[in-house]
Amino acid sequence: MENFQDEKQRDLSKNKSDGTNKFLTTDQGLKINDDNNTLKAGERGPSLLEDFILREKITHFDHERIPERIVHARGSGAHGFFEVTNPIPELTKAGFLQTKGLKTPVFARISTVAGSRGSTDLARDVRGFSVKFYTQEGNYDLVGNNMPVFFIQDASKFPDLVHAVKPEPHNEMPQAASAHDTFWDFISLMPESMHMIMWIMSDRAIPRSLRMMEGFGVHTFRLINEADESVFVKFHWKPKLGTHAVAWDEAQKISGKNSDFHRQDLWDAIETGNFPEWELGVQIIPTADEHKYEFDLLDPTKLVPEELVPVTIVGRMVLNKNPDNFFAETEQIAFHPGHLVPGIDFSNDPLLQGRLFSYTDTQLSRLGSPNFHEIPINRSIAPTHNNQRDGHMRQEINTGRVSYHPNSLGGGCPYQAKISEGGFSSFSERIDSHKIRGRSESFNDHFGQAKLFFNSQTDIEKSHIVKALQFELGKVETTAIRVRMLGLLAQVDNKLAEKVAVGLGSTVPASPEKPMNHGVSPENEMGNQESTTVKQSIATSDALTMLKNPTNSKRIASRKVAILCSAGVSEDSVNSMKNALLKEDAKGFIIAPHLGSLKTDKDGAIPVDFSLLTSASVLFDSVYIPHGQDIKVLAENDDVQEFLNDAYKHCKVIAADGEGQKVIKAAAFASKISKNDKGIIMSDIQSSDDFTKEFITAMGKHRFWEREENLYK
Ligand code: HDE
Repeated sequence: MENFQDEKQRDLSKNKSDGTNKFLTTDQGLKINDDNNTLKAGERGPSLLEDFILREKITHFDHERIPERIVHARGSGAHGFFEVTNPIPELTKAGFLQTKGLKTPVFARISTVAGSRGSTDLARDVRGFSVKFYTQEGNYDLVGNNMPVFFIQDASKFPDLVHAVKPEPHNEMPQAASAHDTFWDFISLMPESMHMIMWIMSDRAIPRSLRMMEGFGVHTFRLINEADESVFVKFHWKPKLGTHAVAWDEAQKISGKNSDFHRQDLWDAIETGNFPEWELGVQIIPTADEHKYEFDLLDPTKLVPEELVPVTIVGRMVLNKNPDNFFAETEQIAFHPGHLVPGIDFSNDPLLQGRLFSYTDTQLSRLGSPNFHEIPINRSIAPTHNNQRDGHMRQEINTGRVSYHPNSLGGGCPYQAKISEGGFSSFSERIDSHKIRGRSESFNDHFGQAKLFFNSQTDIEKSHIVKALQFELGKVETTAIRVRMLGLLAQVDNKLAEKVAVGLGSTVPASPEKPMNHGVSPENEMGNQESTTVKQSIATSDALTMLKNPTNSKRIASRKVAILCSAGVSEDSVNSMKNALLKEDAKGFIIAPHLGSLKTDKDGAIPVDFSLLTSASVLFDSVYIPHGQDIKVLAENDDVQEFLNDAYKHCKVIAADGEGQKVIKAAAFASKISKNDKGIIMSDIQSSDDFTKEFITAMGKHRFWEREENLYK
């Protein structure tokens, strides 16, 4: 079968440049003899304006920065491929979904939303999940998020939402955080955001890894087949490693210890051959079922529960190559939900419709020219010919006299493609209606799915939502905003609101202030509709919880274990753990009071990966303390104690064998360890298979959240 997997790499290679064994030159190709000194009038004299080499170097440097994305400024990207595993030609004529085994090159960019380019990876935030498919029919962009719904229903509110969540305009604080007055002021006046608020206050907003997140197309789209028949579709990405999160306290500490934590994790995973992988799934809704559900398919604050419409897997995406140059690839890539291929089309979702304008527009200010499609990472591998011409930084040299259509001088070329020749045609949906600036009443249910989401969570997850809300609203200074939020939360779940209120030292208002639906002022009759709560046809959905999600993986591939060691450490213990981990594609790292190497019990030496100073428990998935002769050094070390306390607090697996157990026993939490806590593993027998097996099984559970205090009851 023809395979296009490497076609984008071949295309990119035309622009790659490597200076190895080459002369240093100016941009004009002139060899440079001295790159260390400016041209001066005498050794101690002033520099000369004629120094064109200096001028070129400094001028280029002065202009190196481009505006960062207004949202999703911080992101990490990688190359890979999409492979069809279950073709769906009966539903879509999209070429890249037709043939089993067909591989299409992709570039994926995963981002936070609110923070600027240099902000921390671990902000409580939505993650963008954008994939550019370089198909034979042109670029197809699936520009989604790691949550299946959005804050608002109409594009006109997007600038308001973003202004509210970004650092406040008077003092540019706080960075990459929603925990401040303007965000919650806006939200407290926008009941339609309540479903998304449940998601963003859940642990989905603090993923363990970008490789352990689901992705969603969010909006309803259309698929169209050869016979011009259409179905509605929702897109899903399901991660092979399952969906996992860190603890909120941990997230904040990671932000200090390594604010590139997610970026590094993605990079390292690809460098070490642990290629991130997701399955692409579709939920198909026949056109006849458009009005079958209690929610409107066009409303982006609603999801289609998997229990009502199951997800069918159609393919898989593997990310297997890091970019060569961050700016050229991850930064200059330009996504657009309007980059379509035949066989896929939009729905009338009013948020999606607004996005279709925004993405080209924003590239014009960010990348500076309508020719951004010529930038190598954006270039289609399908040939492009049209009558667009000129503009800043045009690369293509269009030959001939003709730049218009129709023409006779150019023989009518480039000519239009018939639909049978792959020409794109929009789905011919019949529209017959009045022009209205307003919203459909079917968009008025703002609490039904917020309740569904909350009720689907396990008690552990509910307690994390409570704590997240206590944290976020606790940072809000204006009491009226907090109280208004409690009023809204009570409409999702009374107990939830009451629990949040306890943390705020507040009470849930008896008759909550009813914000106008869509935050619209009362004089607008069209928009002045009341929020409602529609009873859902299912009470709970396991697909919505992370802890009960049926696709959650117990694999520990690429997980990191901190092995805390001191001199005299048992070689057998260390080696048996390291080898057992390697068999699972996980890795143990030696951490000791100092760098260099440690003398072992067999007079050998093991190299130290990190000192206690350069590492922290929050950067690892679990901790192991092997048997050793000089264990007192660790038991009495404050950094070790802090390491273990954090690991315990963040509900990680902690294990020790032989003398190593003494370090756990010396920890402040030792007296609190419950007999039922399967995440604390101690063994008198050193380096036994049973011990390493138990450790690996426990790690597969990811976290022992039951350890936390004040669980939701
Ligand atoms: Fe975006 N969004 N968005 N968005 N969005 C951008 O485009 C916008 C929305 C999403 O990695 C911008 O190139 C409007 C929903 C991702 O480069 C901008 C509205 C979803 C990315 C823009 C939305 C997204 C963006 C900024 C409401 C999930 C990062 C830079 C009508 C389905 C893409 C850029 C990347 C980026 C506008 C809502 C996802 C300004 C107006 C809903 C993943 O054009």
